[in-house]
Amino acid sequence: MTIRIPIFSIFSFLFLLKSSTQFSEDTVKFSVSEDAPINTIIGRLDPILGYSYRLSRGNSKIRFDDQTLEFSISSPLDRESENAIDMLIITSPPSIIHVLIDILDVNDNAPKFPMDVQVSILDSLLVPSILFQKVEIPETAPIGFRVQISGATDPDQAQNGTIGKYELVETLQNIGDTSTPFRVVESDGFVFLEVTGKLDREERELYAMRMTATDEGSPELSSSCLLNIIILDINDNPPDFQIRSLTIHWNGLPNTQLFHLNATDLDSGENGHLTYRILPGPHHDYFGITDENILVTQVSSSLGFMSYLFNNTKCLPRCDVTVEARDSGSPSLAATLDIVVLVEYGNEHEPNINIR
Ligand SMILES: *[C@@H]1O[C@H](CO)[C@@H](O)[C@H](O)[C@H]1NC(C)=O
Ligand SMILES: *[C@@H]1O[C@H](CO)[C@@H](O)[C@H](O)[C@H]1NC(C)=O
Ligand SMILES: *[C@@H]1O[C@H](CO)[C@@H](O)[C@H](O)[C@H]1NC(C)=O
Ligand SMILES: [Ca+2]
Ligand SMILES: [Ca+2]
Ligand SMILES: [Ca+2]
Ligand SMILES: [Ca+2]
Repeated sequence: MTIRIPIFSIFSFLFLLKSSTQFSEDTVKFSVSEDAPINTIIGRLDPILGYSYRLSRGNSKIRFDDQTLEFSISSPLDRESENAIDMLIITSPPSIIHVLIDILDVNDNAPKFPMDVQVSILDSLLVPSILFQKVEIPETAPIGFRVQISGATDPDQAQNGTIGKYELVETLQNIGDTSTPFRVVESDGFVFLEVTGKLDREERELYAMRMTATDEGSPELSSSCLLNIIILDINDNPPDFQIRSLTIHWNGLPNTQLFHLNATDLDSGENGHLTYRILPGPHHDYFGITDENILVTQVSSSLGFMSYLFNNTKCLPRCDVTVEARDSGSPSLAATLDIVVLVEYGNEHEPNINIR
């Protein structure tokens, strides 16, 4: 006859001995969504018979019930300000339980444009609290040209905090003009406005756009700011006389106003500011240009000039003079006008102009 002691009992005995006499340190992990309502139970410790539990290091947002051993939410959570909570429970008989609570993200932040962008008085009156950015691009900027702009940021996690797309929509929609020559691109964490079509300040100098940033959360969230794109002038238009040459019949009287020089230039500012001069030529000495841009004959005495004309066979019966209009751009552009002055002395009428 043999006495059999169940092996199980021996192990149970050893286990109880160990657990009731030895100090232990454990970690328990819970997780809870940041939008979980107040009083939501996050988790519960497994009680050990004969033990009592006490909170040693707590957190103002989490309640620990030392009777039920439940952790619950006592005030709203926000992963963006605290993404994990660490608490410490001490038991009697003594052992330590670390409690780690992971706060899980929800997509509760829309993308946000930085506050340091300018707010235009006009726009803030029209659309309160909307952010405003001003971008300047030269009209000769080629396709692919990029200017850095302020993008949006989103503090949520992973896809919830990733700006998936930027869209541009015109705020002043032109009828029949649905596409704008711009797009927004992201590169190496920077955001750029990229030129995708031909620009021409002389055709259009302002694009008023709304830029919308959308995150990749689900559901996605978006926000927008105003983007005013100002096309800067480049000196890309020469002066234009509208005509190439001109014939003027002149009666030979002195200090006669022959022609009002009136070229145009589509550019703005200095790029369109014109000055006129007479180009060197066989007869340029006989003519001048007044401060009012009027081509005049240069001599003070009718007889003196007439005798000069008679003495100079080249200038009778016609004088050739070329006038140049030049803008003040850099570099400047110019156009010329060829003028033939036919001398018809004895004709007492006003100058007679034929345009070709
Ligand atoms: C993003 O937010 C949604 C709820 O809005 C959530 O279900 C999802 O887990 C979050 N994603 C990440 C990576 O946290
Ligand atoms: C200048 O020319 C334009 C057209 O070419 C004309 O409309 C305008 O009246 C002219 N001005 C003067 C001062 O001659
Ligand atoms: C024109 O020629 C005459 C003589 O042929 C001369 O006396 C006169 O000074 C000349 N006039 C001018 C303006 O050169
Ligand atoms: Ca977000
Ligand atoms: Ca969040
Ligand atoms: Ca010009
Ligand atoms: Ca221009």
